[in-house]
Amino acid sequence: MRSSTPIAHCFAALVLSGLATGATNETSDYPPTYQLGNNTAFNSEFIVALQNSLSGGADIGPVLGAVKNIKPGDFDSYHKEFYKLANATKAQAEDPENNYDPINVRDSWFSASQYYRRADVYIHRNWSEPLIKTVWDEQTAAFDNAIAALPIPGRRVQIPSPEGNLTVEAIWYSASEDPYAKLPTMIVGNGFDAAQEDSYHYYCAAALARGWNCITYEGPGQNTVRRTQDLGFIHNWEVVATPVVDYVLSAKKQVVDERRLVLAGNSMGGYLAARAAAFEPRLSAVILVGGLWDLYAGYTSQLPADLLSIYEAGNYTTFDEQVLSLRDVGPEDIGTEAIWGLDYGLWAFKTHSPSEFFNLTKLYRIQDVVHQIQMPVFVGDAEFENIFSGQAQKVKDALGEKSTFHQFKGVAGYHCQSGAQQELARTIFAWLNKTLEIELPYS
Ligand SMILES: *[C@@H]1O[C@H](CO)[C@@H](O)[C@H](O)[C@H]1NC(C)=O
Ligand SMILES: *[C@@H]1O[C@H](CO)[C@@H](O)[C@H](O)[C@H]1NC(C)=O
Ligand SMILES: *[C@@H]1O[C@H](CO)[C@@H](O)[C@H](O)[C@H]1NC(C)=O
Ligand SMILES: *[C@@H]1O[C@H](CO)[C@@H](O)[C@H](O)[C@H]1NC(C)=O
Ligand SMILES: *[C@@H]1O[C@H](CO)[C@@H](O)[C@H](O)[C@H]1NC(C)=O
Ligand SMILES: *[C@@H]1O[C@H](CO)[C@@H](O)[C@H](O)[C@H]1NC(C)=O
Ligand SMILES: *[C@@H]1O[C@H](CO)[C@@H](O)[C@H](O)[C@H]1NC(C)=O
Ligand SMILES: CC(=O)N[C@H]1CO[C@H](CO)[C@@H](O)[C@@H]1O
Repeated sequence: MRSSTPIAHCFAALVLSGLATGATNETSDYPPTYQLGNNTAFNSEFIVALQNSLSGGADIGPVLGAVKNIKPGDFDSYHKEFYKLANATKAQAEDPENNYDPINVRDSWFSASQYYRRADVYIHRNWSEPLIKTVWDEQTAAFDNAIAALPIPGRRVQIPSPEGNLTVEAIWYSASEDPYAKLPTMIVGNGFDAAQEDSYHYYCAAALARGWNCITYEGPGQNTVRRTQDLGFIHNWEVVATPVVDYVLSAKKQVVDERRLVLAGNSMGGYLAARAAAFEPRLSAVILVGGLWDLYAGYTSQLPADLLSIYEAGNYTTFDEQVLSLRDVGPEDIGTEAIWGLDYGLWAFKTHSPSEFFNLTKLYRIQDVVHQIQMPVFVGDAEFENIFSGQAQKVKDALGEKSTFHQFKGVAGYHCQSGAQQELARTIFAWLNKTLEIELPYS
């Protein structure tokens, strides 16, 4: 077992990153944080599990207890330990004595739900694996119990997209019970592998605490829609996000301040949100965590030169055979992140062919539409971003005066600010306050 890249993938878009040969940065004091074990990929997943505790979605000791029993690089042991923890936490949540107040109810169910999500991370190689459905059903049911116990219960909504021939899956969270409060509202989209339930913890909890309404949504390729509608990722994300804006400005018209309507995109959602914003002038501002320019460039920069040249020579059959046989060898050869990225990426893009996967990523280019973006954009960057290194700067340059560039550094310098969610939220809301001149009393 070997960890071949230095960068945490957080809940991120890092496909095949373990195939990288020269990504290690030996020159700086890297990594800037203490590592949980010697497997970089697992370490970043552990940080994801821990950081949910900021908003009631985890408890530290129980996570570290699971971590203690997980064999580095062993997908099965990772899955089993988090499944076990999730089941145990679910049992606590179901104990009638636990449920004497709504805080107990939501903390226990938020935590159980999050642990089920972690149990799902490494089980996507075999699409017929029944756990892909059963574990996810558990996370969904647990999450629904949790949001029903919020001070103002969250609500799942299905939003039809006639143009996309699909149904967008969303969850609406109100910041106020006042039916006429016109409040700022954040629409949050996740990326490659995170779920909208994760987005509650990373963005909506912080938004609600500051008096913002929040809505999360998922489209093709993302957890719910991939499972229930059998749809892989699409690049024309406006067919997913615009129906959400329609919904917010119609069904929630009375409670939404249309001058303060913000779209946020996390990880690969940094591409998806920017793409959608190019077609959506009704947005007041956009938040990219981080800025993504070109998915194909990002992912292929992680391929060893010899493999990339086979692909670029159009030798697709050989390329697929070589990549899949590297997969068969397991993490010893190409690293945990590569194995995960391949398994998860093929599932999410709904293809069994690595070359088709790379073909598809060529469509995800922000340069084609960036000139159409009309509103202020917060372009986040991470000092230790390796997959999309330099791309946020390109987004910033293309947007010119419309953008505010912010590079998160040091301990906040991982992809998506993994492990520094509080600093991320503080930075974003401070920027929004300045940019949108919000005069509301914060609740
Ligand atoms: C290594 O990290 C340092 C400090 O962040 C940075 O200045 C330098 O450019 C990085 N080098 C490479 C090769 O990425
Ligand atoms: C990683 O740690 C495990 C024990 O937790 C050990 O068995 C393994 O040899 C270590 N691997 C490397 C590459 O150091
Ligand atoms: C978790 O609970 C499910 C359903 O009861 C069960 O099938 C599964 O084996 C349990 N997993 C672990 C690791 O205990
Ligand atoms: C995939 O999972 C299904 C259902 O458990 C099983 O029947 C099948 O043999 C598995 N395929 C492989 C290649 O392991
Ligand atoms: C729309 O989606 C349905 C179900 O996924 C599919 O059967 C149908 O062919 C699609 N229609 C078009 C016009 O793409
Ligand atoms: C494809 O790659 C294989 C292995 O590198 C090589 O033997 C073969 O000649 C290549 N085919 C073409 C058409 O380039
Ligand atoms: C990838 O794209 C190339 C060029 O368009 C095409 O020839 C090839 O068939 C595609 N591969 C797959 C698996 O779709
Ligand atoms: C905390 C903070 O920066 N609040 C500011 C939000 O925006 C209003 C209006 O511009 C300012 O008055 C607040 O000071």
